[in-house]
Amino acid sequence: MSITSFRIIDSTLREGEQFALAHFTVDEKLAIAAALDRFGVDYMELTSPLASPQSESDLRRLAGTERRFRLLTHVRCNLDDARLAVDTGVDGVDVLIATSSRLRPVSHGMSIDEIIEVGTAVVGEIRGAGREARFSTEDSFRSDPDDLVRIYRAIDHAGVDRVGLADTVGVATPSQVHDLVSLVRRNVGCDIEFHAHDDTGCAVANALAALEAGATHVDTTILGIGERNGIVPLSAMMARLVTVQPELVEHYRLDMLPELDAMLAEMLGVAVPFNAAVTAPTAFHHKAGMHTKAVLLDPGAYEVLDPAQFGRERSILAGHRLAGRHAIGDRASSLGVRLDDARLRSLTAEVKRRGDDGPLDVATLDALIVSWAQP
Ligand code: HCA
Ligand code: CU
Repeated sequence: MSITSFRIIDSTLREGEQFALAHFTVDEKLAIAAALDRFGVDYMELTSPLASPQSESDLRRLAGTERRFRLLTHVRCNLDDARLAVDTGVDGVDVLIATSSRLRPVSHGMSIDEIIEVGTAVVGEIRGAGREARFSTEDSFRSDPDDLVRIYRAIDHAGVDRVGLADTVGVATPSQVHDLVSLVRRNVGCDIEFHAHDDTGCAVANALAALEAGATHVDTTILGIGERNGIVPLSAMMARLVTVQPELVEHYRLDMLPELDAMLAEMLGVAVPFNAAVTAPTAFHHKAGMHTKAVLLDPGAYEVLDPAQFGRERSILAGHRLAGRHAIGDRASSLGVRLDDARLRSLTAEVKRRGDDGPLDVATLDALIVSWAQP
């Protein structure tokens, strides 16, 4: 099924604050929000105002700031939390409540009927205040699907804007996500949000499966930060959708992804992960001779993403023992050095010999190429 609607709920300032190394100052929060606003995220979700006094004042401050995205906060499913959330001036309130038999006893001890009762009241309170209401079931994939359907139908009936499914522990597989979201899609008329943790490396794949089954909103964070090893990284989600249905994401400032990831990495004191989609330092580097030969002829031979669309540049690595003569010839041409085929082959053999001792840096490779120039 093709995806008909897609909205980003960026949770860098809620789920992301739950990353072990995160502690954002108010200035950092404002900088993250301003950058994501320029990028074009549809929503930002901020930590509950009940978390700490500073959390509440930062939320109120952001609520009073001019922005294009809609501002949400995230609270437990009870009337006091919902009322304070509404009072901060947010556009919408995301409420969550644990529904799995594993979490219910350690979280709140309520029965499914009690969850429906309190959920209905909380959604009514938020909608009554003229704000957007989202109701999500924590640990959806270890919850009984019959319980979920019963809850979501009642909450949909109560006038919720969105129900949310959360793979809180990152245990779901893409086909399980597809099945459960399809089931929910058949049972509610409201929008559906999906929140995927990455404990087993399936967060992005699961988010795509959710969208394909009819979900309309996906939670992301910059770099994927969150509890434990995090959730869906914004960059990877964009890369995923660009290859599947580009029209869903082309209106976002995709060229800003490298600066967003770099900004957050610096705030956290970490590096952008070496294997991050799009923004890894080497994401558009080509190395082995077979690859570089083809990429020089047709970049699409080994690239499904155009680096320029993401503000990146392609890089052909030639100073190493896996180099091929096409990469070395290309480097020579860019230096204005002309080599006939025999000379290029002997230079390539020399690069490989030297490359056995370790990669040649650019200056060393260039000097070697120049020294090999035809007399
Ligand atoms: C949490 C839980 C949550 C909520 C997701 C949601 C999860 O850490 O508070 O509200 O949809 O993963 O279940 O992040
Ligand atoms: Cu989460």
